[in-house]
Order: sequence, then C-alpha cells, then structure tokens
Amino acid sequence: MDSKSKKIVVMGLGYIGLPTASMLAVKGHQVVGVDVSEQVVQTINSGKIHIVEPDLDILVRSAVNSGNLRASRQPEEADVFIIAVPTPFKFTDNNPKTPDIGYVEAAVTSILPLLKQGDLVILESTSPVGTTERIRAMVREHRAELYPAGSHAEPVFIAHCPERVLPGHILRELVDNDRIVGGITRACAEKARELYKSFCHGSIYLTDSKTAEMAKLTENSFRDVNIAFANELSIVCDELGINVWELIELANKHPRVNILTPGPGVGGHCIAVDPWFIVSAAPQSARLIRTAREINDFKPSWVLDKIVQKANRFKAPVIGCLGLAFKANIDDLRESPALEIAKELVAMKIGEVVICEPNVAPGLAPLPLAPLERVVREADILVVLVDHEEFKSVDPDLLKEKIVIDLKGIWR
Ligand code: SAJ
Repeated sequence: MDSKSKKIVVMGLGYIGLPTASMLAVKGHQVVGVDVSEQVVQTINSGKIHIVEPDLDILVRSAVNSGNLRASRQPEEADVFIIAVPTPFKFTDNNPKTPDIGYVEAAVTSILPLLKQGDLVILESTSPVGTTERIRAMVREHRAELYPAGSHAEPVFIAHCPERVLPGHILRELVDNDRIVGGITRACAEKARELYKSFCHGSIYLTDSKTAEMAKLTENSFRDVNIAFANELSIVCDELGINVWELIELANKHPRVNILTPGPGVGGHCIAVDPWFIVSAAPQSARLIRTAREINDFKPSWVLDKIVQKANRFKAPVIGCLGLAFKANIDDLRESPALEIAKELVAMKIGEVVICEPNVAPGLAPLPLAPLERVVREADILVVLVDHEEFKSVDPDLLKEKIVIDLKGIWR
C-alpha cells in the first residue's frame, strides 16, 4: 500500500456499494465489501456479480483478481467505513411513507466497536435530513471514551456523500459526476473529499451534513416534479385531443423551457421514494412535492383505464405489452410501473396478454415472456410501456391494423 492507500470497509454491496468498492480497489485501496447475504459474498469473491450494470463485471473481476477487493459478512477494523445500504420507507399507522433508516443504524451498530480515533465514516445512502447527525450521536453514545472532555475536535470524522449515479451509466457517472460532501464539521468534509478525489474527476463541493442530505432529496424531487408535469400534460392532452409528443417538442423550442417525457409512471428505488422523505419531514409545507408524487403514482391506473376502454371494443382481445423494466434499456424491474400495469392486466382477465421484455431472461421474469415479433404479430392492442431500443425499429406497416397505445412516444 502506498501512503495514500487506505483500508476501506464498504457496508452494502448493491447498486452503489459494489461499484464504489470495486472502483476504490482498482485505485489501489484495500477494500472489504460487507453484505448480509452469504450468496452475494460468495459471488463477489469468485469475481462475479449479482446485479446487471454495464461493465461492472469487468471492474469487479479486476478488483478481486488484484487482491484489493474481497467480500465478507463481517466488517473489520479499517481507516474508512462507507455505508451504502438501502433506505426504504416503512408503513406506520400515522404515516404510510415514513423513512426507514433501520439498515443504516444496523450498519453503524456493527462498526461501532471497530472505530478508532481518526477513522472516517461516510454515509452514501440517500437519507432523511438528520441521519448523519444520528450516526454521530450513536458513535458519541456508544464510544464515549473517544470523546475526551474539553476537546471540540471530532475524534471520528463523519460525513454524508450522497451517491448520484444513474443506473445503466453507473461506472461513468461514478467517475465524472460532481459530488457534494456534507460534514459534521468542516474537517470531516475535507477528510471525505480527500478519499473521493482518488477516483472522482468531477468537482467536490463541501457543505454541512443536513444540506448534503437535503440536496440529494432535492435532486430527485426536482426530477419527480418535472416528470409529474409531463405526465399531467399527457393526461390533459389526451382529454383535449392533442398529441402530447408534438406539443412537448414544440414547447421545448422555447429557450427556457425543457419539459421531460411522460410515461406509464415513475419507477425505480429512488425517484418514487426520496420525495416522500421531504414530505414526511415537512408535511404541511411540501405540497407541490407531495402532489407530484401523487400524479406519478396515479399514472399506471390511468393507463389501465385507457387499455380497458380500448379492450371493450373486442370480444377476446390480445393485448401486447412492450417492456417491463422501470426504464429504457435496463433489466431492473424494481418498482416498475410497466410491470405493475402488465400484472394488473393479466389479473383483470379482459383478454390474452402477451409480453416482450428483451432485457430479462424468460425464466427470470415474474410473467411469461414472448419474442417481440410474436407480440407485434398477435396483438390487437399494442401498448408501449418502455422505450427499449429494440422496439423502435418495429416496421410501421405491421402496426396499421392495430390499436396502439404508445406511452413513450417511440412510434409517432
Ligand atoms: N422518467 C420519465 N420521464 C422522464 C425521465 C424519467 O417518466 O423524462 C421515469 C423513468 O422511466 C423511470 C423513473 O422516471 O421510471 C426514474 O428514472 P430516472 O432515469 O429519472 O432516474 P433513476 O431512478 O434511474 O436515477 C435517479 C437519478 N436522479 C436524478 O437524475 C436527479 C440518479 O442520478 C440518482 O443517483 C438516482 O436516482 C438515485 O440513486 O437516487
């Protein structure tokens, strides 16, 4: 190890933890990736991966082969601890969308006995405002001996550095994106910045931990509100008999207008979740953010109504669904509105449902899949749920006799 190399423990080997751990390892740090799943640990130690992300397999293999990355069920002593575990919401009686930081607390609890003076603890998980301070309170409470009376310096450096990578482009964005680092103190933020500089080419901006937490929630809420605007427009335009795709294209010719694209709803584990962390913290004030969430959550049921209206014209319609993933050109089905719609269509039994999802192996999909060519040939009603590349080249002549509900505007 050269003098800049650190021993780093990464807690959580999912979509964020695994790419980050591997990137740090290939940059020369000694990395131990920790995961609760024995299967994940074994997969990574054999140089393989358990998630789909372009080129991640190559990075992990090279990190493991270099001897700088190994996976384990248990954390161990290190200079740096990076927490990249899920932060979902939980359902309580008062509030069905309460942020759940239980995995963060469990990860912190497991590293508490290992901490020593000068260690750096970084929270990467998208978290409700105050979570980094909560980590500091846990360390202060359980490792009081590290905090000598009268000293104002933090013995353990604690910071929040929210991940910002886009699934499908994680490795590029991990290196290129600018980052925000929010420290419990300025010294904490500076210490974290040093580490990120070892692989991040973007600018690294320092702030306090609460601002960094809110910045991440704000970024995803900004996107959610803008998608809700597009989704609302699509519903209004449908009512008024206006082509929403042409409308958006024309409106976007204005130099200060940039409307996003409507779709069947908002999926994934981030944008459909994080805005609720703001709503939950300020329920009376976060009215626009809440409404945007409600509009995006409503869109799948609006789509289903549309399909049913068209299906009612047939005795036994064949409904073709194109795409199940939560967005284009990925295999990720988490919180996918397309999957929700397809499942509901099957359950409604209003006709035969044939589905194509080119990015998921037939045996691994939660619904039976068919080749694109068969879905297009057999369908009376063809619903484009996801704008996968494969669907864009369908011959328009094959669509002439069909009812097309193109929710992503790929065939206009
Ligand atoms: N969507 C639309 N219309 C659009 C854009 C997206 O309907 O114009 C839908 C997508 O189809 C998908 C959902 O929104 O269902 C979310 O997709 P996305 O590509 O907007 O975002 P994610 O969830 O893959 O990743 C987001 C990113 N955040 C922002 O762009 C502000 C990423 O940078 C974050 O790191 C990630 O959340 C995260 O982990 O928080």
